[in-house]
Amino acid sequence: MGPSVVPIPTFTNISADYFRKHIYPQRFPALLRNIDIGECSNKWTADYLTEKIGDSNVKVHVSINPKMNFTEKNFVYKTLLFGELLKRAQKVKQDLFFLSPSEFYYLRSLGADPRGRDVADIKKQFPSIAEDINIPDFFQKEDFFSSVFRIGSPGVQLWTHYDVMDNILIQVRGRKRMVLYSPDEALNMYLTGDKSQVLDIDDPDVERFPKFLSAQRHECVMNSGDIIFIPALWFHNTLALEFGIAVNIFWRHLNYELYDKNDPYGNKDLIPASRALQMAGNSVKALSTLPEEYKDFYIRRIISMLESNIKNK
Ligand SMILES: O=C(O)CCC(=O)C(=O)O
Repeated sequence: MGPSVVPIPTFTNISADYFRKHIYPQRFPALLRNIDIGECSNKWTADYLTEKIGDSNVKVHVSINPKMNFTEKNFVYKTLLFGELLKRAQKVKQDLFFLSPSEFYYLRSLGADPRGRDVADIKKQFPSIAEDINIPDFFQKEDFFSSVFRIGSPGVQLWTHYDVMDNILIQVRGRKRMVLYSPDEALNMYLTGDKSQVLDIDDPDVERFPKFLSAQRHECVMNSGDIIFIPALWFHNTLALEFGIAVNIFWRHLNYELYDKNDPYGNKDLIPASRALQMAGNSVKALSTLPEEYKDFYIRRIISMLESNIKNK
């Protein structure tokens, strides 16, 4: 058994000013209730969205397993009309399907040219509905990076990952369970890049991932209209308890020069961090000509050198 679950603190009816002064500087997740998120709360029914943007093409993740796993790619990307996605994601059995009648759908909206520098921005990709959502004044307008539609079937669980930017997730419709882990847990997350290899966080493979059991879990359930603040580097795993429509907003809170310019998703490591990770990889490569016991010994020495620099041990 790991440590008990810590509830994510809830703040109700707070102003943007209160957020900026008292919540944001803590660098700790917060569930925010009763914030004015605009007319989307009432307007964004499947019928309304279908009428407004139903004819737009969107690229969605489709999987027969609701636990979507980026590392093992247990999903395929398919292009659907937005209206068709809404129709299918609300049902558990499909008449028209790609893989199976009981497949699951997940949309993370993209920019017009996701391979380039174009980032997701609902104002640009979905202008006819963008005014319906009120993005609270939690950050300076010029720091805005992207706004991303997140639409999913009930039961869809998104792999645990971190982002390098601060983020609010506005859950417009549908309940969603959020599980977060502090950046201090990085050694317990079994990371491949920005993603944890521990797919089943509720029943982890303890033989493969023994240290995951010591990771402190922070949890809350979002209801329609709730916002969660996810500080940069906090690991997060989402589970849709119902069909959901959400928008998340990333913004840059550090010097812009630190962010990778070719990062449409906002999740590439900061430039100095990415360089450091590459050097660490190179130092392991540099040991490859040594006998196993030497290689092992010097990797431990490198770890001990690095470990002495960790702030929150
Ligand atoms: O809501 C989701 O499904 C995922 C949200 C997420 O990953 C994010 O806000 O960074």
